[in-house]
Amino acid sequence: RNHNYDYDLIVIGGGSGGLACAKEAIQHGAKVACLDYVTPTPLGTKWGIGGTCVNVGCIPKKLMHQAALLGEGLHEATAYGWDIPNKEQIKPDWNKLVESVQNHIKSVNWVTRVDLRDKHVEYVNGLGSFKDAHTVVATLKNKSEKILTADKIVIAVGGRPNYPDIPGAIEHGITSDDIFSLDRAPGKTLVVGAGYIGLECAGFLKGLGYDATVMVRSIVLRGFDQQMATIVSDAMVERGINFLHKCIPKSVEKQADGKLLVKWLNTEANTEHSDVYDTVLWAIGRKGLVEDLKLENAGVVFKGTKIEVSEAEGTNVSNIFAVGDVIYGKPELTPVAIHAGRLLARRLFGGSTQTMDYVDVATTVFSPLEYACVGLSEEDAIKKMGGEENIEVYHGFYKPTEFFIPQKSVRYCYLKAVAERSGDQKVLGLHYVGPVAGEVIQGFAVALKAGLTIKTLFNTVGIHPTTAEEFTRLNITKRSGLDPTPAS
Ligand code: FAD
Ligand code: NA7
Repeated sequence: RNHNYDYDLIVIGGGSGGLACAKEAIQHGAKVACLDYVTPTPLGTKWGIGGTCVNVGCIPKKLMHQAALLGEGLHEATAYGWDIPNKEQIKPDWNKLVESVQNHIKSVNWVTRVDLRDKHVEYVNGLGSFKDAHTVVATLKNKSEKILTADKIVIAVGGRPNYPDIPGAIEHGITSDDIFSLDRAPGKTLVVGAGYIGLECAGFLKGLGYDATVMVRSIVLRGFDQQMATIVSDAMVERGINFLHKCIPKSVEKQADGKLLVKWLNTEANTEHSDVYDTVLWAIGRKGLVEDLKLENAGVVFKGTKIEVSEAEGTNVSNIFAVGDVIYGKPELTPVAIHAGRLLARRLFGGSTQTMDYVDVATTVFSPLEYACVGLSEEDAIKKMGGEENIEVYHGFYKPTEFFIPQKSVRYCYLKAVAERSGDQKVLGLHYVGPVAGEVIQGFAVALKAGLTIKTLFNTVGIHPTTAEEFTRLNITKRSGLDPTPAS
C-alpha cells in the first residue's frame, strides 16, 4: 500500500455502485472508507445509507407496485370463487402501507451498516467534496469537517430528481424522493413526466385507488420500443389513468383549501388549461449529483451534471474514477452500478483487466401492465441493420393462464423478437408485456448475451403452461401481415 494516504480507496456515495465497489475492494485487501450523505428534499424527506435503490427507488417502488397488484388480484379472485364480502369497500390504508415499506427499508439500512462494520469498511456519514485529487473533505451533520486522504477515489454519488423551473414547483410539488414516505394519502395526483418513473408512480397510485393523471411532454417512454410503449400506456388508460398529451406545466399554486391549482399549456393546440390536485409529482428526469463535490479542486472534468468516463470508468484525473448514475450516457440501473463498481474494484485492487459491458442490459418497467426488454428496440434495430428489409420481427399476442378465468384481454400479453433477417437470424431484441415481465426476460437476457439466434430460440422446448414459453413458438412475422392475435 501507499502509506502516504489514510486509505487505499475512498468511495464517495454509499448507494448501489459505491457499496459494491467498497466491499469488493475490501475483499482484495484494500483499506477503504465510504462516505454517504443524503441532502433532504425540499419537503424535508431524508433517508439512511444504501442510496436511491433501497430508499427511494427500485425497492419501495416494487413494494408499492406489488401492493397495487394485490388489490387487482383481490378483485380477480372472486372469479375463481373467493367470496370477498363488500369487495367495493376494500381500500388500502396509505399510512399502513408507508409504514410497512419504511420498516423494510430501515431494516435494510441497518443490515447495510452492520455489513460495512463486519467487513471493516469505514463508513462516514458526511457530504464529500474534493480538496485536491487525493483529499476528500467530509462535512458531517454537525457541520464539522473530517479530512481523509486516499490513493484512489471513486465517485458514486448517483442522482436526484429534477424540478421544473416554474412557479410553485419546489414549494408545492414532490418527487419520487418523497412519495414512498409521504405522511398523508396522495389523493388526486398529477404525475408530470412519462419516463418509466412517471408511469410506474401513476400506475401504483391508481392501483391503490387514487385518481392519477400523467402529463406527457412529447412521447411516452422515450428511448424504449414505441410499439411496446403504446401497449403499456393503452393498458394504463384502460385502468382509468388519464393522459394529458403534448402538455407542459406552467405553474402550481396552493389554494385556500390547501389543494394545488396546476396550470399547463397544450403545446400542440397552444391552449391553456388548469385543474386542481391534492398532489403534484415531478418525474421529469434526474440530474447527477456533481454539484457538491467541488470537482474543480481535483481537476475532474464534468459534462452538465454527469461525469464522462473511459472504458475503465476513469475520469480525466488518473486516480479518480466514477460509476453508477453519475456517469454520462450509460443506463441508470442498480445492477449496472453494482456490476461496474465491483469490476472497477477488481481492476484497481485485484489485478483484473475485465471492463464493464454496458451493452444489452435488460430492464423492466413496472407499470400496471409490466414491460420488460433486452437488446434493441424495433426502431433501433432498423437503424442499426440499415433498413426494415434487413430485420425480421416475430410477434404474437398470447393469453396466459392467468387471463383465462378473470377474462382478461389478450391484448395485454404481447411478445416480440427482433432479429437479423439473414443466416441463423441473430436475435437483436426481445420485448414482452404481461405478467411478471422481469422474471420472463431475465433468462432470455443471458441467452441474448450468449449470441441467441432465432434458430436456437425456436429449437428450445418451452415450459408449459407459462407465458415465457411463447417466445419459443412465435411463428408470425410482421412482414407476413398475418394477424398475431390467437383465436381464443
Ligand atoms: P445511488 O444509489 O443514488 O447512491 C448514491 C449515494 O451517494 C446516495 O446515498 C447519495 O445521497 C450519496 N451522495 C451523493 N452525493 C454525495 C456526496 N457528495 N457525499 C456523500 N454522499 C453523497 N433501477 C433498477 O435497476 N431497477 C428499478 O426498478 C429501478 N427503479 C427505480 C425507481 C425510482 C423511483 C428511481 C428514482 C430509480 C430507480 N432505479 C431502478 C435506478 C436505481 O435506483 C439507480 O440506478 C441506482 O440507485 C444508482 O446507483 P448509484 O450507486 O449510482 O447511486
Ligand atoms: P426520463 O426517462 O428522462 O423521463 C423524463 C420524462 O419527463 C420524459 O417523459 C420527459 O419528456 C419529461 N420531461 C422532461 N423535462 C420535462 C419538463 N421540463 N416538463 C415536462 N416534462 C418533462 O426520466 P425518469 O425520471 O423517468 O427516469 C430517470 C432515469 O432513470 C432515466 O434516464 C432512466 O434511464 C433511468 P421528453 O420525452 O423529454 O419530452
